[in-house]
Amino acid sequence: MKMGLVGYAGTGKSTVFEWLTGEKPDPSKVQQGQTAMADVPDERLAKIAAVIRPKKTTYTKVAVLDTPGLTAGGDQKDNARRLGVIREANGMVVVLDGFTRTDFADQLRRFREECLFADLEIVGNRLTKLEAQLKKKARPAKEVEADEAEKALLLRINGALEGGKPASSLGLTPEEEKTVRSFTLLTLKPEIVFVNRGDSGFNDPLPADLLGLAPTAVQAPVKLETELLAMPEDDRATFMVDYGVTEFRRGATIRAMFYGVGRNVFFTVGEDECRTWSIPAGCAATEAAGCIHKDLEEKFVRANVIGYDDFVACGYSEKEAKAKGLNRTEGKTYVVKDADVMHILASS
Ligand SMILES: Nc1nc2c(ncn2[C@@H]2O[C@H](COP(=O)(O)OP(=O)(O)OP(=O)(O)O)[C@@H](O)[C@H]2O)c(=O)[nH]1
Ligand SMILES: [Mg+2]
Repeated sequence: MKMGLVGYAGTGKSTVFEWLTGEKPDPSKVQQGQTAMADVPDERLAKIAAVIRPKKTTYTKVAVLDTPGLTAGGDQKDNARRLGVIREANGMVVVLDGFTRTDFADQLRRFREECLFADLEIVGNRLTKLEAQLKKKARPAKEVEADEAEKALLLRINGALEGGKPASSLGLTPEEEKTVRSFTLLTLKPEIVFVNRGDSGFNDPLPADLLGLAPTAVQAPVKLETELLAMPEDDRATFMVDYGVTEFRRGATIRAMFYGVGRNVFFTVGEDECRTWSIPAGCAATEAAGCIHKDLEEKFVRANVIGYDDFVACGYSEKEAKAKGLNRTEGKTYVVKDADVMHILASS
């Protein structure tokens, strides 16, 4: 899963990139975008590992992509080109400047307009091509039909974008999403809004106008946190009190990104390894198995599942869960819940 950090120039994307991944941004990679991985922390897995003491504890990761900033009040065409870098990402983290500015809602509104414009260009270009194609004579009826259907869908999307609405507002069917998938529309991507705060104000609630546009927006004093974490521990405690920092928000931010784009986890536990696996929320047991290995999906027989709360109530013991009848046998279509403890059984 890849999340692109996006926003106007100087909002602190590269600072957030380093905070999340621990990797220094490389100036030579600015234009094409730089990627690094970040663990998705999970206290539940930490607790499981503290009891089971496996040889290895593995957290699922997200890839974070740093991108070049857009020019405020600049050429929308040029900004659309810059936004091309994030088309490959599964979701966007819109980074707003909260250390020199207070107009968070305005920044977000303007950024969303850039996305609408970038998508309009793509949809418009495709429509022009389709129309030329449809004028050609003597084409197989099936191809013409598919082109007509695509054109109708693109006209709907075009209408939404022109009306200032994202393509996601149309509630496309999975079939329709498939038709337009290759265009990687920005306004179909899940979005998390992140306010990069300065040394103060980070404990205040976010303003209502921003929350009206982005109810799940999160904030953190990124530079301050990075500086505090680099300090010797004794000094750190004093400075934390001085600045009113009661917690570090890096982990919660990564989790907000992960869950915000519709991911869930399930656990596998054992003496060798305890681990979280990233899955789409609400997926079937077979798809979850495929997240471990394609073979497990294809040769899936059944899953042994213990709900997370049951697992905790049984003292993190599979044996105990089995004895109490809490280890369920589930089939291919079982809808996996966040934090299920699973063993996948496959035929050889
Ligand atoms: N005071 C303060 N300065 C910050 C904060 N975050 C970033 N900065 C500063 O803002 C400037 C821009 O930060 P970057 O992280 O390079 O911003 P960017 O979004 O990557 O910029 P572009 O890549 O040019 O779009 C740098 O001088 C940072 O040190 C913050 O939370 N507080
Ligand atoms: Mg940068």
